[in-house]
Amino acid sequence: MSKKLTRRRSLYLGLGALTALATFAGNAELKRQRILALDDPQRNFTVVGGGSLKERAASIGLIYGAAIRHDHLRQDAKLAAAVKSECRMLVPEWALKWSTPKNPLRPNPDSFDFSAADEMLEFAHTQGMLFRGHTLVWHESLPDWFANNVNYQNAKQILEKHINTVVGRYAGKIHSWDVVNEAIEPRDGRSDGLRKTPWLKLLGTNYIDYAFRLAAAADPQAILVYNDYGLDYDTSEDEAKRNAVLKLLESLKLQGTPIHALGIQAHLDAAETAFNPRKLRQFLRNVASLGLKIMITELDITDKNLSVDTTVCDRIVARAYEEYLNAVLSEPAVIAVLTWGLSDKYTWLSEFQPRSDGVPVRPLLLDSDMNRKLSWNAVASAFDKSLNSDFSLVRKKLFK
Ligand code: 9MR
Repeated sequence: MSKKLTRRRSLYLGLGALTALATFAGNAELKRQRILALDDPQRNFTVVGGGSLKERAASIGLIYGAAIRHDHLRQDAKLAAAVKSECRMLVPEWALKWSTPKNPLRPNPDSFDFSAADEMLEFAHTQGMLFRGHTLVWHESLPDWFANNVNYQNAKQILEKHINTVVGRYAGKIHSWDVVNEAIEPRDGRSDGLRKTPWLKLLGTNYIDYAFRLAAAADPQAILVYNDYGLDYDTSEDEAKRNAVLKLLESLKLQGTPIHALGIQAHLDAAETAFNPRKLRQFLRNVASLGLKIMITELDITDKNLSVDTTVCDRIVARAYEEYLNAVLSEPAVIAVLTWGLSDKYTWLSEFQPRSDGVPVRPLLLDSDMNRKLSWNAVASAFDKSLNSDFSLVRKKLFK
C-alpha cells in the first residue's frame, strides 16, 4: 500500500515536472512525447556483446538486411563497410526499378541497362550476402516513355519482356522478388480495393496473377512477394488496407498464383499512437494461415513529427522499433527484417518527408557517421529477446 502511494506520489511529481516543461514550451504534443520517452528510465536498450545485427538475427532464424542505393554504396566506403558488417541481405533501393532519376534500368522499350544492378549483385555475392529484387510491377517507377509507347495492344508483351529479361538474367541468384508493389488502394473506391494504375487499366485485374506467373517461370527458385505499405496501425485507413490486401492474397492463392510471401513495408511514424500489437499479430496470423511467408521489407521510423531534442527523439524512435519488432517477431512466418537504408546519412525521408524545422531526420539504425544509435540497440535487443522464444524455434525449424 505504502509502496503504491510512494509510486503514485513520485509519478505525480514526475508528471508535474513534465507538465511544467511542456507548458513552458507551449506544446501539448511535446509533453506527451516527453512522457513517452522518459516514463521508463529502466528502458536503456542495453545490449550484450558486440554481435552485428545479421548475427543476432541469424541466431533466431531471421534475415536482417537493408536497402541501399548503388551510387551511395559505390561512393561511400564507410557505408559499404557498415553494410558488410551488419547485413545478411542487400536490397537495391534503385537499381532494379524500371526507372529512377539516375538509373534507367529500361531506358527504352527495347533495351536494358543492368550495370548498376550487376554491380550491387556482385558486391552482395562477394560478401556472401543474399540479394533481393525490387520491384517488377510498380506504377510509380514507370519510365517517361511508358505513357506514349504502351497501349492496349502491346502492354502484355512489354510486361512479359520486362519480367522475362530482368528475372531471367538473375535467375537462381535472387533470394526474393517484389513482383508487384503497392497494388492496393482502398481510397481509389473499387470494391476489390485495387489501385487504379496504368497496369490495371491496360491489362485488367489479372495483371497481378500474370506478373507472378511470368516471374515464377523465369526464376523458379526465387521467393515471390506481394509488397505494400500502410498495414501497420490500428486506424481505419490501415484496417481497410489490411482487409483489401488479405482479400487479394486469398484470391491469388485460390487461383493458384505462384505467390510465396507478403512484404510489409513498415514505413512507420514514431509519433503515431495507434499501434495495436494484437491487431497486427492477428493480421500476420491470417496471412500466415494462407501458407505465405512474411517479410518486413522497408522498415524505417520517421521522427519528423517529434518536436524534441535528439536524445528524447532517439529514445522514442528506438522504443517504436522495439515495440514493432516485439509484435512481428512473435509470428514465425516472419523470415526477414529489412530496413530501408541503414544510416541516417542516406534516407529517402530526408527528401520526401523532411522535418518542418529543417533538422535532419534520424529514422534509421546508424547515425550519419555510421555509429550505432539507440535504435540499433533496440533492434538488436528485440532480436536477442526472442532468442529462446517458441516463435524463434518454430521459425528456425520451418525456414532453415
Ligand atoms: O527510397 C526510394 C527513393 O530513393 C526513390 O526516389 C523512390 C522512387 O523510386 O522510391 C523510394 O523507395 C520506395 C520503394 O521503392 C517502395 N516503397 C516506398 C519507398 C519509399 O518511397
